[in-house]
Amino acid sequence: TQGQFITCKAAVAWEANKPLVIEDVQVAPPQAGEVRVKILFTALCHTDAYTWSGKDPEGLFPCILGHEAAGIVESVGEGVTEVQTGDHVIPCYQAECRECKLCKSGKTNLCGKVRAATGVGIMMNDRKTRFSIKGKPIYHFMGTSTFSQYTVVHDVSVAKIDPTAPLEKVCLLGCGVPTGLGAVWNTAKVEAGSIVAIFGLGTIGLAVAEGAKAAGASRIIGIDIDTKKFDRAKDFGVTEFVNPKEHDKPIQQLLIDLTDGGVDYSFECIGNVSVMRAALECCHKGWGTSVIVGVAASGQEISTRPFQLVTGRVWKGTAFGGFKSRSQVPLLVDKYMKKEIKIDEYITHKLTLAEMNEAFDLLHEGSCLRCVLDM
Ligand code: NAD
Ligand code: AHE
Ligand code: ZN
Repeated sequence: TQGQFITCKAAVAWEANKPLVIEDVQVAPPQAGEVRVKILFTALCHTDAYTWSGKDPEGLFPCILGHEAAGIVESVGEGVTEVQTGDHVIPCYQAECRECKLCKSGKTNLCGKVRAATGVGIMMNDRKTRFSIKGKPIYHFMGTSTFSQYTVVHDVSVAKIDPTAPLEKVCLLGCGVPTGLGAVWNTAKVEAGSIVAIFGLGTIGLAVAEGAKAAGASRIIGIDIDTKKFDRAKDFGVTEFVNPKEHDKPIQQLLIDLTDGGVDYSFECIGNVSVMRAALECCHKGWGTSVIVGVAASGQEISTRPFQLVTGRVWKGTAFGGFKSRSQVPLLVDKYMKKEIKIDEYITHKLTLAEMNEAFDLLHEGSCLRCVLDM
């Protein structure tokens, strides 16, 4: 199939909020600096649902969503040296070129090389898409588009991993689990003995709990409006629970009272701007740091009294947990293989590509963390 178009199945989002349709899609061969990957397993993340809902200012339709996956390189374009046919890989929505101003800064995991193209659903080389249906172009999403049996990604957006790692598990290292762990380890740099508050106990919040436990946090307070989340969260390291609905006091005041003045670190893992404010304001005066992980809809803005920052609280955000994707995703795979991080425990459902719409429905069910689709 090298150099040829491949026809395969993909879930196409034709319009915002309309059920995805399993279509026969033509996938063009990879051009210079591109890699065509056979996707074997993909999970769904709430960011896929967010873009599908039409609230993502970068959302374009029709497109092929999906960004948490694993697969095998089918073929590579001209000049691609770091991966070859047969390599096991995880597509990385956050690229790492190691050459751009951002990569070279040593201050961020964000990469500037292909971001302008991935934000508008095309490939850098010819500013076109590699997906089409009967000649009609279908946009890419986040530079990954993993809801397809074959996808084309930039070579800077693919991490080569241990070929013995189970792809049906390590696909989760494409987004959710690293985001939570890295928010703690790379962005906040939580120290042993810290008091941590986590707003939202989905996959991201639970991975934050796992990371905080590993960092030696003394108290890990989980906050969720769904009490059903609490039991499971204990296994990930949450030591105390608060359901804001069961209290009259504003949640920030309640947490300040519970912690002798506020928490050392808080993490917003929901995407709700009023919770982001509470997460900042429950931080301890002088040093408390709040990390925004949740993605808020187009048009939403955060606010607080500047006095909160004047008096030493710090407001930060994180993308992919601050991990450098191509360099560090393989190391996370190795950590999983050594049983140093969890993955299996986040997988609550398994379906197939044909059941994509059921998988989207599951995202809104409290019982579901990650649903992995066998392609
Ligand atoms: P999720 O829906 O599984 O979890 C969110 C949790 O928040 C749920 O348990 C829900 O009950 C709870 N919740 C909702 N409203 C609440 C409120 N007002 N107060 C307290 N709890 C509330 O989602 P997820 O997959 O864990 O993702 C969380 C967020 O992280 C999403 O916005 C997603 O888009 C974002 N995300 C960001 C990055 C990044 O790199 N920054 C990466 C992945 C996901
Ligand atoms: N297009 C969206 C951006 C959403 C967003 O912030 N995405 C996160 C990853 S979420 C993964 O589930 C991110 O990494 N952002 C940094 C980047 O380069 O996109 C919007 O709202 O505009
Ligand atoms: Zn995601």
